[in-house]
Amino acid sequence: MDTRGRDLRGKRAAPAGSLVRRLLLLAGLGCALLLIAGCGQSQGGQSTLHPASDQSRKILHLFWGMLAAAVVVFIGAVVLLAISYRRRNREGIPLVEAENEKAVSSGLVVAFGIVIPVACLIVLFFIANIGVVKATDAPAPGQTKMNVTVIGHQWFWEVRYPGSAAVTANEIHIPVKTPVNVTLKTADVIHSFWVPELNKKVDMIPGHPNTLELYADHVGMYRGQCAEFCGLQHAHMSMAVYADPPAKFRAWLANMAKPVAPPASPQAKAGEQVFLTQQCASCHTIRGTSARGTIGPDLTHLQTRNTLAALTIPNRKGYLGAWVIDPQHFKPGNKMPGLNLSGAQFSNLLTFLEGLK
Ligand code: HEC
Ligand SMILES: [Cu+2]
Repeated sequence: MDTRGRDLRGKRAAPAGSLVRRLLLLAGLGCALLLIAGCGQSQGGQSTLHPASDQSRKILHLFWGMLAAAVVVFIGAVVLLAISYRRRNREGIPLVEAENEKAVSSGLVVAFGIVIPVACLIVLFFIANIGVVKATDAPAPGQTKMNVTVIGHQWFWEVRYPGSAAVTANEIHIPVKTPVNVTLKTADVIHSFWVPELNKKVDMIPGHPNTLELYADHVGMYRGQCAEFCGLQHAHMSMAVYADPPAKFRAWLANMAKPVAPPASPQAKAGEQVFLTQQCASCHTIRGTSARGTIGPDLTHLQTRNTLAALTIPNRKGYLGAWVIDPQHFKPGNKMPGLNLSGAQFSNLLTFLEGLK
């Protein structure tokens, strides 16, 4: 700082400057608190801090261990820095070459710069790779009784149950306390499947199926998210894993495997015709009808889902109608176009969709 600069900062400026600094510090602390608050359960079960399986508990322990090691190393570095700063101030001389050499020869630099970091990294490497990575790996094929296949699409998840005709989207049901082997594939680009409370994140790579074990300690809903940027609507590509009591799960799967029941009313029948003739059928499958499209989610049992469009909106009549009229409003850029239907076509179609139980 030159003398002119010092003159300009008058005596009155100093307290004002420190007030601004204090306010900035307070604001920063406030932001940090808000950030930490975001780690809670606000998203409805998508927190790495609330593990619900052995695998995610091991990942959490590894996280705490690494954080503790990082905190110790960080505090050590700050203390050393403070010591050197005080010494320099007291002696009134900057650290010169000679002192640097003294530090090297006294072994401090070697200890803190090489030995301790290498030891820390080796220990953490073995704990992470031999402990946690192995423990969270999926079992070999055939080791679990339950298998599910999840296929990533821009921007929803197709869910299949090998050995059953059941196909659904975005909401994956599994029996509680049962290891489930999940095969992860993609229909287009790279996606990543991550349900933080149940297990690690595994990529879906074109042409290379990966596997993951899902296991849930207790009944409930566990939220998940695509964790690899996959295009415009990546942020609206969520999924939910429902861990059900085994009997409830079996009933759910049996219903999902069935083709759709015939339309219950003349309006629903007319709505089915709209669905089959107005392009819907070229993108969507409804088992039990001639609709066999594979671009969009299977709609056979649409009403068994709680949400639409990969957890973007609730599955209620108003939202369903609004989605069919203008899907680009909720997910701009998604692969479903709005179609120009007449009022009567639309209301019959909605009645038909409402009956897909
Ligand atoms: C060009 C292909 C295409 C056409 C035509 C199409 N859809 Fe879609 N539809 C999609 C895709 C893709 C999605 C998934 C959107 C997303 O979540 O990103 C979708 C999602 C949906 C959903 C939400 C399903 C869920 O579980 O999230 C409904 C309901 C639906 N479509 C109904 C219809 C109806 C009714 C028609 C005809 C009026 C229609 N679709 C026409 C491709 C299409
Ligand atoms: Cu994605």
